[in-house]
Amino acid sequence: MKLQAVELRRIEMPLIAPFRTSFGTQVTRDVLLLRAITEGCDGWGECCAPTEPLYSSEYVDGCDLVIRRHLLPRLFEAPQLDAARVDEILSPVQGHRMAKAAIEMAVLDAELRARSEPFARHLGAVRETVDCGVSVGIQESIQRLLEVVAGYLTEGYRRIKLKIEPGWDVEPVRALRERFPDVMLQVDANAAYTLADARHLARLDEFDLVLIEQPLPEEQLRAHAELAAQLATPICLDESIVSASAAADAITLGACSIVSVKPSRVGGYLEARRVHDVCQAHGVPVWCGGMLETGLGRAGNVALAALPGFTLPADISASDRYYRQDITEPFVLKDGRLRVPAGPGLGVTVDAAVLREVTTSVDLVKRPDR
Ligand code: OSB
Ligand code: MG
Repeated sequence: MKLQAVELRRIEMPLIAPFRTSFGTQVTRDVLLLRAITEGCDGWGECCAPTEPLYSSEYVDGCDLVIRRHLLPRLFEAPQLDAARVDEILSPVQGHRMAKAAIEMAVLDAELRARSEPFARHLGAVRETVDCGVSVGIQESIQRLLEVVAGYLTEGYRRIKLKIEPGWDVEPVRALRERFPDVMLQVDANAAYTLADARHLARLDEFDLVLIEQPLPEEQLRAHAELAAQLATPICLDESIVSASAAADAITLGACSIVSVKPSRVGGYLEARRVHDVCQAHGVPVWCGGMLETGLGRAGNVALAALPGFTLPADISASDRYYRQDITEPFVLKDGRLRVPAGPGLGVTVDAAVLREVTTSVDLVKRPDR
């Protein structure tokens, strides 16, 4: 495959409701979309990096710059390109995994569309639908939280994840557990605690949570292992798992017993599959995390979540949980599940009119002549 040009497009996607986490409140997503233009089919990539570097070190303007200045020049130099080689071609550039993930996704989509192969089949999916959960932001009151969660459960979501932070943890979890005794419930701290909070976090043990996600900072694997020894609730890592090798280390150290897989965080869908493989080899359950993706990223994530090791419900919700108008055909929840797209590549189509409406800038970067 020969890459002719890459379109970089920024779109503004207002969220249905502000999404509050321990690191800040997101009201809208400023998304960088890539379109890989080849001699065959075009392919789409979505960069999941948020506006500010608060979840991890990456942010959308930084991704935009590193893609233009350091990543695309290396891709254009490759005479023959295929998705499986993108990681190696970009490997001289350290880190910047969300930027690399967006590129690999676009190239992979172009390649799979050209040979009429769905993402799901390429990745090794074994299911036609995936179980969906919903990630619930920090609310203004417990009363409001109960209403919001009741609404999601009525829609059919199979698991609730509650964002927590110091001051919003034991009481909201207790209220949810009392009101919904049988619901699958888990919490996500986005690194808001320290190891000194171990006794406090152990108070969550009585609520039969599926897991506690990323209680401590990204680099604190040893501290997570010490915390795990003091909690009955299983620890799941998100931010810390930046690669398959990081997953192997975390598991071996006893830092986690469950892993959240986010393709963007680990540098792409192909590394995400390797994270799945490593975890499966260790008997560690995985589930697919989310970054409030549009229909493009959601399509890829649903395909990934259909792999055999994804045994827990995903942070993949229907389009209408995030956006009034998605840029692809909407993903609709049915019986608490989303259907895995079966068409070529990502298997979804971008709506040109909607895309035009939400676009804030477009730029075409062409392969240099020589
Ligand atoms: O920590 O899982 C997280 C969204 C943005 C950044 C980090 C996280 C999240 C979510 C949302 O929890 C999950 C979703 O896309 O529904
Ligand atoms: Mg998380």
